[in-house]
Amino acid sequence: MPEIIEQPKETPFGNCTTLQRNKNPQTSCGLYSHIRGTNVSYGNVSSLAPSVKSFIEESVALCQPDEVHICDGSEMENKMLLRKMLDEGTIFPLPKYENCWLARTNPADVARVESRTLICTEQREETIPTPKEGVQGTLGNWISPSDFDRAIQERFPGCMKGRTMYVVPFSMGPLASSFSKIGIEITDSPYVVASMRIMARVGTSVLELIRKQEEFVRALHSVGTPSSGVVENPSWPCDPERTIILHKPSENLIVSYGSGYGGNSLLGKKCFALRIGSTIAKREGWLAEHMLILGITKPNGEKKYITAAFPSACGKTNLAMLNPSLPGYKVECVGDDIAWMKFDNEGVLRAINPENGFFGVAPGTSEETNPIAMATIFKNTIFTNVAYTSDGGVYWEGMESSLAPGVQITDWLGRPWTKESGKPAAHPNSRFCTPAGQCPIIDSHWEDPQGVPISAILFGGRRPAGVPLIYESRSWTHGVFVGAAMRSESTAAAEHKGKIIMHDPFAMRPFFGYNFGHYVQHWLSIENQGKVPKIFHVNWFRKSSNGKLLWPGYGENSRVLEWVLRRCSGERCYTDTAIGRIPAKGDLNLDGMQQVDYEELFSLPKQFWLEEVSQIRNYFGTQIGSDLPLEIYNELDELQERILKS
Ligand code: GTP
Ligand code: SPV
Ligand code: MN
Repeated sequence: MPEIIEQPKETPFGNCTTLQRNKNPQTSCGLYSHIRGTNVSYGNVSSLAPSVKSFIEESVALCQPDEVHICDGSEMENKMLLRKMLDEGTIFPLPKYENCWLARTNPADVARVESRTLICTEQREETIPTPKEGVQGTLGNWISPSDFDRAIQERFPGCMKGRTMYVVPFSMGPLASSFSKIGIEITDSPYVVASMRIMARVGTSVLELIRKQEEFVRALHSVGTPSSGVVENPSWPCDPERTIILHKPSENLIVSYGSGYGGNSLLGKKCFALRIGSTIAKREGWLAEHMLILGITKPNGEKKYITAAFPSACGKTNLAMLNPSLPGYKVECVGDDIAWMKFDNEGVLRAINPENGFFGVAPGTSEETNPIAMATIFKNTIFTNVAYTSDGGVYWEGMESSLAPGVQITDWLGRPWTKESGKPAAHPNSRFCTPAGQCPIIDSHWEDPQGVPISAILFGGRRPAGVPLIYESRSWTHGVFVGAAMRSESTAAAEHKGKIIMHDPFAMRPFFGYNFGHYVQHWLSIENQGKVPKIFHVNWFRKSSNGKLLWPGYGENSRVLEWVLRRCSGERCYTDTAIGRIPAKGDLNLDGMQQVDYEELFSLPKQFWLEEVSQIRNYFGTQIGSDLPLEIYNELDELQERILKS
């Protein structure tokens, strides 16, 4: 380790430790302090596995940073990163809370960019199904190996000039688990490093693991520099015009340029745990999914685990931290965004959360909707693009009741804001990045290397019309069809404009690492590996004809989970319908609720469902064609017949 001199220093936001780096560092063995002539300002190069060293060397040669920093995951290092971000104006302190920070991005860099997210394989068909002629494919973007190389050569050479290159060793999943996978992210963004420290297990112990196994996912990231050479907003450098997020599954390689935001830059999350992860999972016979994992305990003490796949900004974090309105029930959180699932030797499907933190949607999070999140996020958290209050705190849409009287609000763009401004104070995709271990209801098994046993899988989305609160699939194959047929209203999590109902199969449309038709085949084959969970579809977002939500959601969703549990223990508390099993009136516990229009909440308008079937048929036929397994077309035909007969 280079020698580090620690000096306490008084700062405008309290007492902070400054780390003065040794200009001429000696590593502990005194062997190596440069990589390709570039100064290693922090970290121990001599102890790196050869594969790691060559990844760094290649990246240095390409990106030409001023110096290299190999992250050890220590607290000292974190302080150093915070100091740098404060100096550069990337973050502001939030003195109202403990160790909390606010980052404001360039307003052109606020969400995932799906149109610039590509997967590289030799053959196009490996990555995406072949759409019908003249139809634009919507199930991912393919790039050829030569275009992949060109895209890198057009952007990366010299892109880190004047910057520090950080090397972040991270593990997706607890270090001791056989589920877990390791990665190295190389980035020029201290914000990314600080966020990765929260979202993944980062540090020296990961480098030690690599020395033993030599296998890791390589992830290269740069916020980039616009081709004009002018960085308009130095506190948040980025290059929106040339942003690109590339994946090469055959080499376990991720290359991301131009954006510092969320899934574009925290490469362990969507790029690794879902896109590369799903390709590894296919190969190795398991599932990498966009799912929360929760544990639910009944009043009699019986506990089950459930996973749920909802599209981005459709309620995973909220359900994962549910505060049940039903007396005697307890929900505990294992994860809020990603599940890796595989069968154990007894044929039980088990899941881990590969992440270490929550990168959650801020707007809508409040004492009323998600008190557990509110009890989690006000220490050790990086907020991005939320509004700021004059008492040193944060604010977003939904937090009205927590506002101290008389405070002034500054919006996410740094402008004075009042309710009359007519624009949201926080960006709709503003987020908190907070350690999962801080969640007061984190499950005691959340880091269990064996994972937790899964009893039920929920699919769901934002469906303002036609789709009931819950229905149960008739079989595993029917359940896979339900996942494949998922649709949901678009949200601010990506660049889509307006509220249109989009197809979002398995809530994975932006995250498939390979051809969706093959993905469905893989899901079907899972049934042969062990005892599969029951599959359900939920919709918290149905509206009445006058535009009002028919279901209060949030804590009241525990009533729906109770029904799921009863179905999992084989209780005959259902009635058959054309689309699947629903709770008959009286089967769903509504005790103590304000009036609920049960008939409307569960109505299945025949015209709506015929139209839905026709939309799905058109989608399957034009987007996936013969790549979609026949079983799924059969399920669609049978659904149509049942609706016609109903
Ligand atoms: P990603 O992190 O983007 O994957 O999103 P997510 O699926 O975790 O979504 P999240 O739980 O953060 O919810 C997003 C928005 O949906 C928030 O504004 C919530 O307030 C709202 N929401 C969540 N659950 C419910 C619910 O049960 N009913 C209603 N009406 N809104 C909900
Ligand atoms: C999502 O969009 O599904 C997220 C946020 O969880 S991001 O990390 O930006 O992908
Ligand atoms: Mn997500």
